[in-house]
Amino acid sequence: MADYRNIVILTGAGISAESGLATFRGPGGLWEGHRVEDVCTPEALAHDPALVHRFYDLRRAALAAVAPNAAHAALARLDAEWPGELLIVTQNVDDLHERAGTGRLLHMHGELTSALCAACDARVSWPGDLPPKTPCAACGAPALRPDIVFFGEMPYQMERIERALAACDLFVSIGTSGAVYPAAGFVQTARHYGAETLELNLEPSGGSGWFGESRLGPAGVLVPAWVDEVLAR
Ligand code: BV8
Repeated sequence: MADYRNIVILTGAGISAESGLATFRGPGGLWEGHRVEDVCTPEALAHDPALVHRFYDLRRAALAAVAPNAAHAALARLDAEWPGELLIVTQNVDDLHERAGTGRLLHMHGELTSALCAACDARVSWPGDLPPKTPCAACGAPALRPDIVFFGEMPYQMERIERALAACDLFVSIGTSGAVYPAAGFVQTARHYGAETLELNLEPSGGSGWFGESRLGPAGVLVPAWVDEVLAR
């Protein structure tokens, strides 16, 4: 293990699986019989807003029934104790990283507990159901939508992510299938800038071949062990 200073961590649905939230491409990965790709698009929102809003209402409501697991807790410990730079980039829209206490975090695909105004881009915390045509408090337009990055939309804070990838000396990917871009390409960017790369996943992902090291197993076991290793340096 080299002497790391700056770490970037990418997390996906696999880190929340042991909390009871279904992943997208695993068993039970369908939502009400819908593939995410079919309801997570601007076209689906325009065509059937009630379906898309309900899809996200159900997932937002499910948050109350789940809690962070040992993997989220371990990353929160790393965030609290790591003296160098650290950025946790999550593809997940659940709030489990925050509830575990992680601060150095960004949601590149949005958040279930936030609503976005399609008219004025205002964001507002939204813990409950969000019916279509809910008025925006900032501009009054009946245009609040789930604050979710749909397929075909630009993920959030990409410049900040790219700067962090260029500056990091360790990139760790946890619980993601490597099926969705640009997140699936982050390992290649990190390698290009000379970072070491580690994958912690239940099974080999689409991008396993790009990682310097791959450890297979549940995040609830692998992540606390890895955090102990890094903090013991
Ligand atoms: C963009 C929203 C460009 C919230 C998500 C054709 C047409 C249009 C676009 C494209 C196209 N071809 C390619 C694209 C690009 C597209 C894409 O990549 N498509 C794929 C399907 C081919 N990407 C986009 O559209 C992105 N935007 O490219 O914009 C652009 C440029 C300029 C201007 C404007 C636009 C936007 C992508 C974001 C889509 N939104 N989520 C939500 O509903 O959740 S994606 C969604 O799926 C998640 O956020 C996440 O990113 C992805 C799911 O992936 P994972 O998290 O990895 O989950 P998965 O189930 O797949 O895997 C779980 C893994 O965990 C598995 O490996 C499993 O083994 C492991 N695991 C399970 N249990 C455990 C475990 N590991 C450890 N422990 C366990 N216990």
